[in-house]
Amino acid sequence: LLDSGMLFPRESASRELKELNGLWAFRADKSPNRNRGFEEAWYKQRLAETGPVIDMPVPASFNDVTQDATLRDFTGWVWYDREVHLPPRWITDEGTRLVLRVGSAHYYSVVWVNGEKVVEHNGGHLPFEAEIGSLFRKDPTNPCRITVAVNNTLTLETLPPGTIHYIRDRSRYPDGFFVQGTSFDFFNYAGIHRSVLLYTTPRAYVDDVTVVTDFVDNTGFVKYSVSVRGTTSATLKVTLMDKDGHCVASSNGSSGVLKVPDVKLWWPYLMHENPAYLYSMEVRLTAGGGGSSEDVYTLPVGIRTVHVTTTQFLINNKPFYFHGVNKHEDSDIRGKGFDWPLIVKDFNLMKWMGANSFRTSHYPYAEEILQMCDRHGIVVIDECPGVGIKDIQSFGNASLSHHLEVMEELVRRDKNHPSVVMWSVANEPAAEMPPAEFYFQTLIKHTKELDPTRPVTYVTASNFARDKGAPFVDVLCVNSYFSWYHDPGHLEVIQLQLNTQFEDWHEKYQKPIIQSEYGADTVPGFHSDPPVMFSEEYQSEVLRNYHSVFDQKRNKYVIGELIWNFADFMTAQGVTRVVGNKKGVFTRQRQPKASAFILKERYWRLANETG
Ligand code: GCB
Repeated sequence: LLDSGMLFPRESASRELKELNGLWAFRADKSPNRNRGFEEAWYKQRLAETGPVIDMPVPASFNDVTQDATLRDFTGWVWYDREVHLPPRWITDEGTRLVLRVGSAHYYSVVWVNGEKVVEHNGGHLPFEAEIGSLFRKDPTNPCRITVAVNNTLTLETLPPGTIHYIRDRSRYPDGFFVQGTSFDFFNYAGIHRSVLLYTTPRAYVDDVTVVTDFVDNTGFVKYSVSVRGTTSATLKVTLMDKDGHCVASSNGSSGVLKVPDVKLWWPYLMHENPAYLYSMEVRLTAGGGGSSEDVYTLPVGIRTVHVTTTQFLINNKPFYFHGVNKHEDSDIRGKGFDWPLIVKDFNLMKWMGANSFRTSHYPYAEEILQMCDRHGIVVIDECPGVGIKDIQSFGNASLSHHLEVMEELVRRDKNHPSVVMWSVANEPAAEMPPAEFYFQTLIKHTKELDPTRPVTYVTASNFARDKGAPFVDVLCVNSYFSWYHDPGHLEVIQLQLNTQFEDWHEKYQKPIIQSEYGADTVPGFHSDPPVMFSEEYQSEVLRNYHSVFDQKRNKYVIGELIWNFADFMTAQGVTRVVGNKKGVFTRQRQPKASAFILKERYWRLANETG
């Protein structure tokens, strides 16, 4: 198990932070073995001194910002560096701890500070950090040069998995030709995707906080535990404040239960007139000894419960119906790079259409997005990057142990978000293969041990009778594309097939079901009546047919519907993808197709009926 916390960096009376976003120097290592950077130790000096560099924005994917086709489709190591000036007090004050944090970089990262390696990280969607203060104590005049090498190569042991195919046919392919194969349907954008920052804490600091919430009648309960580092004699004071800053409960000690009278629960928006209520939990650590120091960390806390029955998903004991979307972190130019204007636009669009929930298909999204969900009352199914597990080898031990570790990192990062109501451990794996049974049993058990308070699912497109993971999930999430990948053009089969799908799964498992994907590719502006595939009318008809079955099942055991997809998004090039996947109800530029208006009408109607 992971041995330290990964709290979101926040400023406080005891903590400072400095974002290192902006332009970095950049070079892709295009040497034949992609290894020149390591052979020549590019991290030992400024990157610009080891060869030509270009400007690269951070955060952003590197793929779409230049006119260089070889960079767009590059596989291998890319190198970033920049220098930063540290406030002298961060270096000279023995009582300060200095941490370098990368929000995410895809996929494998190595980080050096002034030529010394400080951290490596395996995985493209979760944060990592390193304590770097000691590097400067010897010579406080040192500038701070940060070098990051990132490799986007996917193998059968990465998540998502991929395979490198070398083609050595010299009469048909140029020397050194290889392709990165993947079994997932989005572009393998890469680079430093989220903020890089430096932050400080005192030497004795709050390393992690975990809260679990409950309520009985009017009383809320916040069970908390705090882990502390850097001292053996600390006193803790934990104070829960309401929105107006009034203390509603407090406690001492590293764990305990805060009792909240007249509790204001965290509700999804549309379900309550005062949704998304957040308390603030201030953790104040005083380290003993002569020169006592204080660390203060404040965590937003939403008090709510989640339960699953054989037919319902309950939030605060009331049935919740997911009417929402599947998303991607994806946009023009930035690729998967974090971008506030895009995030705020997406939230405005989700609220415009009355979406009450989304799934983080197919990897963990930026923490800032989950914080927005907490504040706006949007419910999240938090999915790990377990997408495209199709090859029998990616069910092997090495893959499984990496997958377990990724779940540990994900739960560690996201456990305190009230908006996160369920974990998804995978999307459309080859769940009918024999090793899938042990794999998913182990993975789901581990996830439940990490977090016994949230249901766990994985998203399937397998046959109900042969799916080996379904017995272990709490909620069945089923994807289907009737009249698209099957019976293309035959809208008339949808209702019958969807009805059968629901009845089959429900009869076998007696578990609630979410239609976790359905949809149709649509080129905006293509029109046809009668509807044909790729026209706006066809997408609209697919939706209407699905919706009529949802309406028949929704008060029985179908507990949600998530459209595929919120917006068009980029994919690898292939004959079925015309500049990306076009199943968005919005274009990639976030303009509505006809289907967006159908969903808008429906979601607001559902909101009025069910919340
Ligand atoms: C799926 C996948 C999703 C694809 C979608 C499609 O089942 O889960 O990643 O993008 O279908 O459009 O084919």
